[in-house]
Amino acid sequence: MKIAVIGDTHLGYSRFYEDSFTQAKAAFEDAQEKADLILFLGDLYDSRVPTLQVLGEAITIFSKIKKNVYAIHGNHERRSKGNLNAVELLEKAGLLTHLHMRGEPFTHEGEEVFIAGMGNVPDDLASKALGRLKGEITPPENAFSILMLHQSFKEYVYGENLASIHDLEQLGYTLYLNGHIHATKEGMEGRFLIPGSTVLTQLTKEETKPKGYILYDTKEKTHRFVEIPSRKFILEEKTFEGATPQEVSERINEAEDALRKENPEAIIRFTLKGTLKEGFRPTDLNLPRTPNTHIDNRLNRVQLKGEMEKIRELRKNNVPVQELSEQKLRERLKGKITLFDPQELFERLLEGPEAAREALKRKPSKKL
Ligand SMILES: [Mn+2]
Repeated sequence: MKIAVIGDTHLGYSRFYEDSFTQAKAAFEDAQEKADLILFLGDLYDSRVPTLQVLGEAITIFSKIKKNVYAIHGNHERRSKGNLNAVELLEKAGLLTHLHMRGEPFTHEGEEVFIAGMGNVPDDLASKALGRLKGEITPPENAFSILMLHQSFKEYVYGENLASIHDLEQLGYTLYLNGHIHATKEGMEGRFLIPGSTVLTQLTKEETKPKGYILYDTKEKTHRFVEIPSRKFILEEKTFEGATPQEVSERINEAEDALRKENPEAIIRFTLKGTLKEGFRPTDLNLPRTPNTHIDNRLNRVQLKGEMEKIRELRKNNVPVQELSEQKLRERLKGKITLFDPQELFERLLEGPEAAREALKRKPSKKL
């Protein structure tokens, strides 16, 4: 059986809004041609509560897919228990099957595979959730079995107390698929695969590689990366020594013109390093910016110690601020009795004061 594995489409991502739809569509349509089954690894949308416009685009994409789709939710869709998330919404519309802490067999031309999924859980609760999954689902020994995840692993993401991909071995699946990481990765000799995102999100060096999805062959136990048409991303570093703002502008404009000749549509990011001539400040630079040209001005930058460095490190590794705040909230409320479900209240507050007020009115905390 040929299985297409797609992840992190981030529909509605504001920075590259149109790309998020065209590139997701390209991945799903190509996958439908080449695969017998499509698996989606979470972060379908960029927002926890997508706009009607974005939901409409998602419905348009999925209603054209005639192959079976199994999906999990990512951290961008995760909501507290009892609240419908935006991936489940598509399941209600009959467009896909949402697998969270459950599994089911899928048969194609006499070949049976077993697919299980665990949607994203906060990283500090991941090992507990995986333990629960192990207790609840046992993959059949005589069939090819797949576990879909959307988590951080210490092999790819910096963070305290993260699980290792090798901890997964004890769960007993043939193949492990993971979303969340936006670059293509492979571990455990091809038994742990990450397709990466279909849209550019971080403008990092890793994202200069092509975007696409993974096509897995269960008979051969092999896979390949299928590239999709996606906007090219060019990252260039320019170093200066005692330059005037005028000199910097000229060099950047020249470099941009040269690159634009070959790549008119590309997203270009220049990282400026080094020093300016004495008496000038980085803010003296007046570089024309277009939506597709990004300037990362690091001229005259003094390395800051402590908090700043930590924040930058966390940003670089894509630990969302929301996730950190939720983690802090859980730590502070541990063992305490509250009149409300703190997780739900937090989510509702993000939606606005009206939603939060509703949540407080509706139900008292289960802890009472
Ligand atoms: Mn993501």
